[in-house]
Amino acid sequence: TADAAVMIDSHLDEAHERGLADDVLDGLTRPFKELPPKHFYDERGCELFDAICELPEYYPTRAERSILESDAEAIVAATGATELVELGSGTAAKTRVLLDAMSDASRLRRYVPFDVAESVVRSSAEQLVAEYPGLRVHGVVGDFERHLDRIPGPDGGQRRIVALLGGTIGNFPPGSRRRLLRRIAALLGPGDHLLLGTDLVKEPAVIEAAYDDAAGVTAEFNRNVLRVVNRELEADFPLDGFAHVAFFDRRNEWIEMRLRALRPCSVMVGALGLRVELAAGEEIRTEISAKFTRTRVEQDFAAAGLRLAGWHTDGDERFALSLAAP
Ligand code: AVJ
Repeated sequence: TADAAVMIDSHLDEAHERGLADDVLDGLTRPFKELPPKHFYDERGCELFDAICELPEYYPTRAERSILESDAEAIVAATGATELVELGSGTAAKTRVLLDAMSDASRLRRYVPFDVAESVVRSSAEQLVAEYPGLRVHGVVGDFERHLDRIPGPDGGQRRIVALLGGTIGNFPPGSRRRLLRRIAALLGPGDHLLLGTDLVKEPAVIEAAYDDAAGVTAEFNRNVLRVVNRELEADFPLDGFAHVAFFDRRNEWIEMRLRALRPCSVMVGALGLRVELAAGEEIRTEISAKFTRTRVEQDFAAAGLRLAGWHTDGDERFALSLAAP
């Protein structure tokens, strides 16, 4: 049966195991308030993110897909990979392009999706084994920053691609970004490759529109983190009391999303016995999303002991997929 081909290891089952309580306690008692972006992604958050990917302003998903569509065959050939490990696999929409290229080269053996969202890992695993005869899926539910070492080793000396797509690496500030790359590098044996998706530096107005769409979907996505905190930690953030803010920080070359309190606001986080006071106009930073140049990608790889082995961009140079080798 299909089920024999699927195995899921879960290292998280409750939102608090993602560190939500710690992140709220740390992040909302700082002089400059902050919540990490991983808490956007409950079921509703995943749906909102999928809706963002369809927006006319949000180019990264389409740009990355177009690179995969034109270059997946070359990428698969250059790596000789038979296994795909995907970090932050989400709904695995773009993954199919890579799996198709591996399958066309008669090289597809195993897919290892790794994500915080258990339901998404489970349902994509089941769909994929039904779609690709002979494919085995070993899903891992966990947090990037804590559970990368739970990823199974290569199956019998197979070569693999470890993919971190979508520009997710941009959510990590420079120091943690390099630490994450070092941990990923530790998963690579000789002959293995990292496939990294990075959004590229471009005209700020284009980037800002992508994170502040006319339909207001990104604003809802941003406010969703407050819904998650309200539900999981018995808090009472008034959602209509916060405006969505997105701006490109030219010095750091990253987009920043914030939630700005429209009026003075006193919030109780029941589960933590914590009262959080916000002044009118005070902001909570909810995400940074760094934009890259080829030089920056090469430097980050070098800092993690990796070398750039391939560089693929879309025709408009909006986005890049790079291959790195140990
Ligand atoms: C999923 C992290 C790649 O930074 O572009 C989309 C998330 N935030 N719109 C990004 C996001 C606002 C996205 N990543």
